[in-house]
Amino acid sequence: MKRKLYDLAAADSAFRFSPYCWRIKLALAHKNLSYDTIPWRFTDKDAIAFSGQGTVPVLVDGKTTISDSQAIAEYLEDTYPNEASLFGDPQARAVTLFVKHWAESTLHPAIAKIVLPAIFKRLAPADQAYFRTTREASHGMTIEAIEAGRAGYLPALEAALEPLRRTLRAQDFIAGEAPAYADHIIFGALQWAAMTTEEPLWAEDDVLAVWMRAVLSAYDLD
Ligand SMILES: N[C@@H](CCC(=O)N[C@@H](CS)C(=O)NCC(=O)O)C(=O)O
Repeated sequence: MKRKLYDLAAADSAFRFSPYCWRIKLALAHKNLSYDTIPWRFTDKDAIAFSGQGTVPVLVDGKTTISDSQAIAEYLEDTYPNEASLFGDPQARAVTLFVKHWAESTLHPAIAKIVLPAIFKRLAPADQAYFRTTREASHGMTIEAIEAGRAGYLPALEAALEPLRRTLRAQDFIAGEAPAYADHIIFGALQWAAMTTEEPLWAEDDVLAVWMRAVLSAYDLD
């Protein structure tokens, strides 16, 4: 039975923009594992109820169901030890945990305010209502108010990206000479931003864009 990955989709079911799902698509490519994606929308909670929670990614691998991107990455590492390691040695694995938490606590919030209004416009109607309610509650303002403040959020994103740019000026990948799960985590965040923003957030020759193309190319995804 082919592996199945439930992957967040917009109204256009081919538009897949979730940062957490991108992590896992790259991790599966890194482990050389084939899979089919199942487009999933925010309000399709019933479709993933079997996983015991309500977010994607959800991976179904034979009889095993795993949710949460970190748990999926660890499952893939433990279940497929003969394929290339996602984390490297124990020290690298520990440092990758810092990358995850930096991405989720600093990078994702800096991106979210900038792209949230554009994401809203791309969602299926039922998802738009859900997204408005949940995101307006978490940000404490309307989507329109978030959109009106866009220019004011750009300096915080630039500041958040600075350690990443410095790293990628010194080495090809976050994990060193080749991409690994630390790269997958940050790629997911930047792919989410690049796919959904209405105005480019960096130039084609920016070190970030060069690195993103190199990550895709490493897995023949370009
Ligand atoms: N901690 C989870 C977070 C996953 C997550 O938040 N996924 C979003 C899509 S990017 C989601 O499914 N949200 C559902 C919702 O907001 O109801 C992970 O790392 O997998």
